[in-house]
Amino acid sequence: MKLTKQAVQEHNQQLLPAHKKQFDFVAENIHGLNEILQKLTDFQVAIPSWALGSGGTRFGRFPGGGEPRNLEEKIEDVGLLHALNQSSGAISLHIPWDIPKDANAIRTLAAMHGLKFDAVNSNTFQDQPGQPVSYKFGSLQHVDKAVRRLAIDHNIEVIKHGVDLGSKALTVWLADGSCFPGQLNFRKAFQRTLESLQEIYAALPADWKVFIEYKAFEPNFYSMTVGDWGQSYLYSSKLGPQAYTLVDLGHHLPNANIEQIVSLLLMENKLAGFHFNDSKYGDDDLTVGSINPYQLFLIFNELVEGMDAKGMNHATDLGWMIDASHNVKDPLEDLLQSVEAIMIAYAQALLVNAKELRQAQDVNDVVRAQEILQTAYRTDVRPLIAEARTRSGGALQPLQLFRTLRVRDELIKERGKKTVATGL
Ligand code: PSV
Ligand code: MN
Repeated sequence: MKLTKQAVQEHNQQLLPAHKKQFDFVAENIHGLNEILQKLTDFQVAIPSWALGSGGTRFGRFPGGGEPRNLEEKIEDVGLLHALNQSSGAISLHIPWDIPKDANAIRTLAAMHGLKFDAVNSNTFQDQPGQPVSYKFGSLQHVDKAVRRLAIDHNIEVIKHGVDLGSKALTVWLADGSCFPGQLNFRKAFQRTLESLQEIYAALPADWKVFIEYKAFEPNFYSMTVGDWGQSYLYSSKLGPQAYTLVDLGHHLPNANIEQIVSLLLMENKLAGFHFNDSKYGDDDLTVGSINPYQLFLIFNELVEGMDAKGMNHATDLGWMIDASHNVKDPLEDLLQSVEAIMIAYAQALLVNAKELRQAQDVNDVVRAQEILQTAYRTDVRPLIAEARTRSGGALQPLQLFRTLRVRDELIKERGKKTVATGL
């Protein structure tokens, strides 16, 4: 299904009078309004190819129908999101779930939808059919050289797919670790993993980055070989200037101060990118901003402050991606909500009066500092985002238009009720 420009225009026409009132009300008190709107227009969030179908848990999966049956249909779905919100202009592929059979054709299709290819992701956490050796006891850390070889070669293969598509980064997330005390020699596992990563690093094109993603637990529950930002930082420092840390918001122990982690990684030029989601307990992969939107705002506040301190471009100097799963919601609706939540947190962070905050910090005025942050956080920035979106051809209310057009019903008609997308 393709969304027509006319459908978007008609929708916008209808909502325009109400939007104008709301926009004028917020815009009146905003300094540097046009600059903020431009930043919101430029900011793009990549959609993972594995999150376009219904997610599940180990207890079950309840697909809602009309799921994309192949990579082409996944690109079509991200194209739909982007046509609605103009903020989802990239797709991130997970290999081997989404191997492009004809990279040129896939590239052309993506370009037709205005999409770029974000980081490519390797998968050494599942055995593939016919695989000669198993990842049961790890991949890049494995005691058996043959397993390490397989995992290294797979990552190099993923880089090649990425090159063909125009990606510029490889994300490595390892399930490696141990489930029981005594199972693993931590130091040796680290060394083996580092040596494996060094081989992958050596295969990176000069203009590429490798993102080392950490995770506190799951699927290993005693130790993870890239378990926290410190370990990821160690690997990325030892690897070299093309290696960075990737922060997935769901990969921390409860109550971790993620905004502080982000701030320090940025300070050290080792922050590469994000996997956005939200959680209450662990790696819950819930809709961004659905549980703790204030934390998301605080993270964006550090990002904006830290990036500005280094003169970085907010839109292009870090990789922004969603990594969520949709067990009970329509995946496309869920993704629209996630992108909106990211844009809201970003816009609120852009409203923080940085100069006044610095002054308050310098005289230990704790109350004032909190007031400054919360004034920005409590501003209803939704009309700003809607304005930026419509200026670049998107819908004033993407979710509303998605429902008015009965997009899911159309997709079910086209693809059938019982389709299953690859992914988790
Ligand atoms: C692991 O939990 C993770 O966050 C990694 O990014 C994976 O590649 C992704 O989820 C998809 O399973
Ligand atoms: Mn992730």
